[in-house]
Amino acid sequence: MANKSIDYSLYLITNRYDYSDEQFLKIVFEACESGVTVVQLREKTVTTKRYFDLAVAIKKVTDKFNVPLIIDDRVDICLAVNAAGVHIGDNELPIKIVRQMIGKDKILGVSVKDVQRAKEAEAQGANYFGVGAIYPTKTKVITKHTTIATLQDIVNNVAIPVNAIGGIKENNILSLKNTGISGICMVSEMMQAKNVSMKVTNCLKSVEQLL
Ligand code: TZP
Repeated sequence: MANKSIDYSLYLITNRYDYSDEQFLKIVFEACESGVTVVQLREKTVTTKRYFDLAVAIKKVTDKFNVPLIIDDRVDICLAVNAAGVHIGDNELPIKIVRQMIGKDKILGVSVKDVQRAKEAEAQGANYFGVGAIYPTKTKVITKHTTIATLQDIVNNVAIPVNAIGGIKENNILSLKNTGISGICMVSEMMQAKNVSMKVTNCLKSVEQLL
Protein backbone atom coordinates (compact mmCIF):
# COMPACT_ATOMS: atom_id res chain seq x y z
CA MET A 1 0.00 0.00 0.00
CA ALA A 2 1.55 3.25 -1.10
CA ASN A 3 -1.01 5.44 0.59
CA LYS A 4 0.14 6.67 3.97
CA SER A 5 -2.85 8.85 4.67
CA ILE A 6 -4.56 6.07 6.54
CA ASP A 7 -7.36 6.41 9.04
CA TYR A 8 -6.04 5.48 12.49
CA SER A 9 -9.23 6.25 14.37
CA LEU A 10 -10.06 2.74 15.58
CA TYR A 11 -6.93 0.63 15.58
CA LEU A 12 -7.18 -3.03 16.57
CA ILE A 13 -4.05 -4.76 17.86
CA THR A 14 -4.35 -8.52 18.07
CA ASN A 15 -3.55 -10.87 20.90
CA ARG A 16 -3.99 -14.62 20.47
CA TYR A 17 -5.04 -15.48 24.03
CA ASP A 18 -6.14 -19.14 23.88
CA TYR A 19 -8.12 -18.78 20.71
CA SER A 20 -7.96 -21.33 17.94
CA ASP A 21 -6.89 -19.89 14.58
CA GLU A 22 -10.48 -20.08 13.46
CA GLN A 23 -11.78 -18.14 16.48
CA PHE A 24 -8.95 -15.62 16.19
CA LEU A 25 -9.60 -14.94 12.51
CA LYS A 26 -13.33 -14.72 13.14
CA ILE A 27 -12.76 -11.92 15.67
CA VAL A 28 -10.58 -10.04 13.21
CA PHE A 29 -13.15 -10.62 10.46
CA GLU A 30 -15.99 -9.25 12.59
CA ALA A 31 -13.90 -6.29 13.71
CA CYS A 32 -13.01 -5.39 10.10
CA GLU A 33 -16.57 -5.93 8.94
CA SER A 34 -17.82 -3.63 11.70
CA GLY A 35 -15.41 -0.81 10.95
CA VAL A 36 -12.00 -0.96 12.60
CA THR A 37 -9.73 1.20 10.48
CA VAL A 38 -6.35 -0.51 11.01
CA VAL A 39 -5.30 -3.96 12.22
CA GLN A 40 -1.93 -4.80 13.72
CA LEU A 41 -0.86 -8.42 14.00
CA ARG A 42 1.09 -8.58 17.24
CA GLU A 43 2.94 -11.78 18.10
CA LYS A 44 5.76 -12.03 20.60
CA THR A 45 6.48 -15.69 21.10
CA VAL A 46 5.78 -17.59 17.89
CA THR A 47 8.23 -18.98 15.38
CA THR A 48 8.90 -17.14 12.16
CA LYS A 49 6.95 -19.74 10.22
CA ARG A 50 3.98 -19.40 12.52
CA TYR A 51 4.13 -15.58 12.37
CA PHE A 52 4.24 -15.75 8.58
CA ASP A 53 1.31 -18.18 8.37
CA LEU A 54 -0.77 -16.02 10.69
CA ALA A 55 0.14 -12.92 8.71
CA VAL A 56 -0.93 -14.55 5.45
CA ALA A 57 -4.22 -15.64 7.00
CA ILE A 58 -5.01 -12.32 8.63
CA LYS A 59 -4.08 -10.38 5.48
CA LYS A 60 -6.73 -12.27 3.53
CA VAL A 61 -9.25 -10.89 6.02
CA THR A 62 -7.95 -7.30 6.13
CA ASP A 63 -7.63 -7.18 2.33
CA LYS A 64 -11.25 -8.23 1.98
CA PHE A 65 -12.27 -5.10 3.89
CA ASN A 66 -9.51 -2.84 2.58
CA VAL A 67 -8.16 -2.41 6.09
CA PRO A 68 -4.40 -1.73 6.28
CA LEU A 69 -2.44 -4.48 8.05
CA ILE A 70 0.53 -3.53 10.21
CA ILE A 71 2.97 -6.16 11.48
CA ASP A 72 4.42 -5.77 14.95
CA ASP A 73 8.23 -5.86 15.24
CA ARG A 74 9.05 -7.94 12.18
CA VAL A 75 10.21 -6.21 9.02
CA ASP A 76 10.76 -9.56 7.31
CA ILE A 77 7.17 -10.66 7.90
CA CYS A 78 5.87 -7.28 6.77
CA LEU A 79 7.78 -7.57 3.50
CA ALA A 80 7.03 -11.26 3.06
CA VAL A 81 3.26 -10.71 3.09
CA ASN A 82 3.37 -7.22 1.60
CA ALA A 83 1.63 -5.73 4.62
CA ALA A 84 0.90 -2.00 4.70
CA GLY A 85 3.58 -1.44 7.31
CA VAL A 86 5.43 -2.39 10.45
CA HIS A 87 5.28 -1.16 14.05
CA ILE A 88 8.40 -1.05 16.20
CA GLY A 89 9.30 -0.27 19.79
CA ASP A 90 12.53 0.51 21.60
CA ASN A 91 13.95 -2.99 21.36
CA GLU A 92 13.77 -3.37 17.62
CA LEU A 93 16.05 -2.29 14.79
CA PRO A 94 16.84 1.44 14.55
CA ILE A 95 14.12 3.47 12.85
CA LYS A 96 16.41 4.65 10.04
CA ILE A 97 17.39 1.10 9.20
CA VAL A 98 13.78 -0.08 9.23
CA ARG A 99 12.87 2.76 6.89
CA GLN A 100 15.66 1.73 4.52
CA MET A 101 14.47 -1.86 4.61
CA ILE A 102 10.77 -1.21 4.03
CA GLY A 103 11.20 1.59 1.51
CA LYS A 104 9.49 4.94 1.50
CA ASP A 105 5.95 3.78 0.79
CA LYS A 106 5.26 1.44 3.69
CA ILE A 107 3.94 2.71 6.99
CA LEU A 108 6.33 2.83 9.91
CA GLY A 109 4.71 3.06 13.32
CA VAL A 110 6.79 3.65 16.44
CA SER A 111 6.00 3.39 20.15
CA VAL A 112 7.14 6.49 22.03
CA LYS A 113 6.69 7.78 25.56
CA ASP A 114 8.15 11.27 25.49
CA VAL A 115 8.52 14.31 23.28
CA GLN A 116 12.25 13.98 22.71
CA ARG A 117 12.00 10.43 21.44
CA ALA A 118 9.00 11.38 19.33
CA LYS A 119 10.86 14.22 17.64
CA GLU A 120 13.85 11.97 16.92
CA ALA A 121 11.63 9.21 15.59
CA GLU A 122 9.74 11.61 13.36
CA ALA A 123 12.99 12.94 11.91
CA GLN A 124 14.15 9.38 11.26
CA GLY A 125 11.11 8.40 9.25
CA ALA A 126 8.25 7.36 11.53
CA ASN A 127 4.78 7.77 10.03
CA TYR A 128 2.73 7.56 13.22
CA PHE A 129 3.13 7.03 16.94
CA GLY A 130 1.56 4.76 19.50
CA VAL A 131 1.74 6.45 22.91
CA GLY A 132 1.00 4.70 26.20
CA ALA A 133 0.12 2.95 28.34
CA ILE A 134 -2.35 5.71 29.08
CA TYR A 135 -4.35 3.56 31.52
CA PRO A 136 -3.43 0.39 33.41
CA THR A 137 -3.47 -2.65 31.17
CA LYS A 138 -3.54 -6.38 31.79
CA THR A 139 -2.25 -7.11 28.31
CA LYS A 140 1.24 -8.55 28.50
CA VAL A 141 3.53 -5.74 27.56
CA ILE A 142 6.68 -4.08 28.82
CA THR A 143 5.52 -0.53 29.22
CA LYS A 144 5.13 2.24 31.71
CA HIS A 145 2.35 4.65 32.40
CA THR A 146 2.21 7.67 30.12
CA THR A 147 0.07 10.58 31.24
CA ILE A 148 -2.53 12.31 29.13
CA ALA A 149 -0.46 15.49 29.58
CA THR A 150 2.53 13.75 27.95
CA LEU A 151 0.29 12.40 25.20
CA GLN A 152 -0.86 15.93 24.47
CA ASP A 153 2.68 17.24 24.63
CA ILE A 154 3.73 14.73 21.98
CA VAL A 155 0.74 15.63 19.77
CA ASN A 156 1.71 19.30 20.04
CA ASN A 157 5.32 18.71 19.08
CA VAL A 158 5.09 16.43 16.05
CA ALA A 159 3.36 16.65 12.68
CA ILE A 160 2.51 12.96 12.26
CA PRO A 161 -0.55 11.13 13.69
CA VAL A 162 -0.42 10.16 17.35
CA ASN A 163 -2.52 7.27 18.64
CA ALA A 164 -3.26 6.48 22.27
CA ILE A 165 -2.81 2.95 23.63
CA GLY A 166 -3.09 1.06 26.88
CA GLY A 167 -6.18 0.30 28.92
CA ILE A 168 -8.46 2.05 26.47
CA LYS A 169 -12.01 0.80 26.80
CA GLU A 170 -15.35 1.69 25.32
CA ASN A 171 -16.18 3.59 28.51
CA ASN A 172 -13.03 5.74 28.73
CA ILE A 173 -12.58 6.72 25.08
CA LEU A 174 -14.10 10.14 25.64
CA SER A 175 -11.59 10.92 28.41
CA LEU A 176 -9.16 11.48 25.52
CA LYS A 177 -11.23 14.25 24.01
CA ASN A 178 -9.32 17.43 23.13
CA THR A 179 -5.96 15.68 23.19
CA GLY A 180 -5.51 16.02 19.44
CA ILE A 181 -4.90 12.31 18.89
CA SER A 182 -5.66 10.65 15.56
CA GLY A 183 -6.88 7.37 16.95
CA ILE A 184 -7.13 4.84 19.72
CA CYS A 185 -5.51 1.42 19.80
CA MET A 186 -7.21 -1.44 21.60
CA VAL A 187 -6.17 -4.99 22.36
CA SER A 188 -8.24 -6.68 25.07
CA GLU A 189 -11.35 -4.53 24.76
CA MET A 190 -11.93 -5.86 21.26
CA MET A 191 -10.16 -9.20 21.27
CA GLN A 192 -12.03 -10.29 24.39
CA ALA A 193 -15.37 -8.67 23.66
CA LYS A 194 -18.40 -10.93 24.03
CA ASN A 195 -19.85 -9.35 20.93
CA VAL A 196 -17.11 -7.97 18.72
CA SER A 197 -19.41 -6.27 16.21
CA MET A 198 -21.30 -4.45 18.92
CA LYS A 199 -18.09 -3.44 20.65
CA VAL A 200 -16.64 -2.00 17.45
CA THR A 201 -19.88 -0.21 16.59
CA ASN A 202 -20.08 1.36 20.05
CA CYS A 203 -16.42 2.35 20.05
CA LEU A 204 -16.81 3.93 16.62
CA LYS A 205 -19.62 6.09 17.96
CA SER A 206 -17.40 7.36 20.76
CA VAL A 207 -14.45 7.81 18.43
CA GLU A 208 -16.59 10.01 16.19
CA GLN A 209 -17.20 12.30 19.17
CA LEU A 210 -13.55 12.18 20.12
CA LEU A 211 -11.78 13.12 16.91
N1 TZP B 1 1.66 -0.97 24.27
C1 TZP B 1 1.42 -0.16 25.28
S1 TZP B 1 0.13 -0.67 26.22
C2 TZP B 1 -0.14 -2.01 25.21
C3 TZP B 1 0.80 -2.02 24.20
C4 TZP B 1 0.91 -3.03 23.13
C5 TZP B 1 -1.19 -3.03 25.44
C6 TZP B 1 -2.56 -2.46 25.34
O1 TZP B 1 -3.51 -3.47 25.56
P1 TZP B 1 -4.97 -3.16 26.08
O2 TZP B 1 -5.56 -4.52 26.29
O3 TZP B 1 -5.67 -2.40 25.01
O4 TZP B 1 -4.84 -2.40 27.35
